[in-house]
Amino acid sequence: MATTGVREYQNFIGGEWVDAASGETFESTSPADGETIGIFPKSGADDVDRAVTAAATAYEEWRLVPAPKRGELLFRFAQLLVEAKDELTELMTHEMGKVWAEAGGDVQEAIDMSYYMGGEGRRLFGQTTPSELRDKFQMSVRMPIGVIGVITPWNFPIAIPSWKIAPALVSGNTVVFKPARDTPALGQRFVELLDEAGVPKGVVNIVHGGGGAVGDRLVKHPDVPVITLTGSRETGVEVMRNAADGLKHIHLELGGKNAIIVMDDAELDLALDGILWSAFGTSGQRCTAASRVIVHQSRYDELAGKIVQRAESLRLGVGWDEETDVGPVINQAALDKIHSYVEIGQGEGAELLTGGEIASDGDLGKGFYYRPTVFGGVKPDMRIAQEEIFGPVLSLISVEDEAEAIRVSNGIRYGLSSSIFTRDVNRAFRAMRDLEAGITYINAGTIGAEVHLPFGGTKDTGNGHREAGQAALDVFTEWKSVYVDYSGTLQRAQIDNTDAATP
Ligand code: UN1
Repeated sequence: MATTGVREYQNFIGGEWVDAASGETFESTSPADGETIGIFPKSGADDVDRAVTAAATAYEEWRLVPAPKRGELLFRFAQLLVEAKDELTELMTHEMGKVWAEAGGDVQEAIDMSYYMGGEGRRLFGQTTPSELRDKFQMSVRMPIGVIGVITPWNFPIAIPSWKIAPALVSGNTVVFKPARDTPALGQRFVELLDEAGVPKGVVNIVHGGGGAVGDRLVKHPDVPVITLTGSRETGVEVMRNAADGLKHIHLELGGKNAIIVMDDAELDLALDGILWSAFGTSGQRCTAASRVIVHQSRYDELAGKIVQRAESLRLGVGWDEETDVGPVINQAALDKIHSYVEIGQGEGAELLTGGEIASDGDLGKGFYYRPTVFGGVKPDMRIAQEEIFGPVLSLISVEDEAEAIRVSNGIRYGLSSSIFTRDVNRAFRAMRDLEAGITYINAGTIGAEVHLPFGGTKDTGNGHREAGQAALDVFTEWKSVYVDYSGTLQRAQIDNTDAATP
C-alpha cells in the first residue's frame, strides 16, 4: 500500500494483531488539519465473531483469577497511562482535536478510573444478613457476567473506554471493544497498554470499524450478554431494540441538553467562568456541556454582554498549540449539523449575538472549526433549546423567577447535568432536590464529573444505569444470593421460623 510514513493498525483478537478478514481498511484523519493519523481494519461480522469467541474462551480462566490480582493489573495499566500521558495527550490533540489541557484531563480521567477500579479488586463488596432460621448463614456476592461489548464515542477517547473496560475487567468479565471510527488510534493505544500491563490473551479484544457492521453484530451476538454504549439517543434506541430478543443487559449513556441557571443573587463573574468553560470547552462536544443558560431577567443584559465579549476573545486553533482555547469539531458532518442548527435558530427568531459561522481563515481552513456561537432571546421550546447540537452553540433564556428557571431547566427530554449559581443556601438545596438530572452542580458549570461518583442521567439520557463509582459495578456484575445451612436438618424458610420472636 502506498502509505509511506502512515502507521497501519490491526485488530487485536485473542492476543494476536490481525487484519480484518475482508482485508478492507479505513483512514483516521485529524479534524485539526486533515493529516492522516493511521490506516485501520474495516472489520465486519466475521471479525466480531472471532473476537467474541476469543473473549468467551478467555472468560473461563479470567473469572477465576482472584479479584485483587485483576485489580493489580489495572494498577499497572494506570501506571503505564501515567508514563504515556504526554504521548496520548498529543495524539488526542491530533486525532480527536481537543486542546492540550483537556486532552491531558481526558487521559487523567482514565488514570484515576483505573486506580479506582483497581482498588475495587479488594472490595467488590456484597452483603451478609442474618437468617430467619438458626444455624444458617447468608450473603450476596457480585458475579461476573461474561463477554462485555464496549462501544465508545470519540469525544472522550481514552477516558470513556476506561469507564467501561476497567470495571468490566476487575469484575471478572472479558471485553470486545469497538472504539469510535473517528478515534481508532487512541482506542488502539489503550489496548496496547492493557496488553503491556499483562492482560491475558483474549481478555481484551479490539475490533475497529463502523457501528453498522461491527457495533450491530456485537449487539446481536448471542454470546455477548452485556452491551455498554455511550452515544446518541438514536443509537441507544436502536441498540436496545436490537438487543431485545437476546434479553441483554444494556447500559446506555446518551445525550444531554444541560442548563446553567443564573439567579439574581449569583456571583456573576463566577457564573461567567462556569458558562464559558461548560459551553465552549471541548468545542461543546461533551454530553455534559452547557448548551442553555437560564438567567434571571434582572441579570440578563449584563450577563449576555459579558458572555459575548468573552466568547469573541476565545482563540480557535489546533489543540497542540498551547495558546488555543477552542479546537475543531470532530468532522465535516458535525460542522454541517452545527451550522444547520444555527440556521434553525435564526429561522425560529432567536437573536444571533455572536458566531454562527464556520471559521476557515488561514490554516483553520484545513480543519473543521466553528466560531463560538451565542443566541439571545431564546424561548424554551425552540429547537435550539431542546435538541442536542453537540457543538459550541449556547442559548440564553431569560426567566422571571426561580420556579420558572427550574421548570425551563427540566423542560427537555434529557436529564444528564444541571447547574445553578446562587448565594442563597435554601435555593441551592431546593435546586438539588428539584432539578431532574443525574448530576447537579452548585456554583459550578455542568462539566467536570469525578470518577468515584455515579455518572449518568435521568429521562432520555439513559436507561437507569450509571457508570463510574460503585454504581458501575451494577452494570458489570450480577448479584448472587448464597444460603448456607449448617443445622444438619432440613429447615424451611418462611415455614419453620416459628421460634422467631413475634411482636
Ligand atoms: C461525556 O461527555 O460523555 O463531566 C463525558 C465531564 C467529563 C466527562 C464527560 N468528566 O464533563
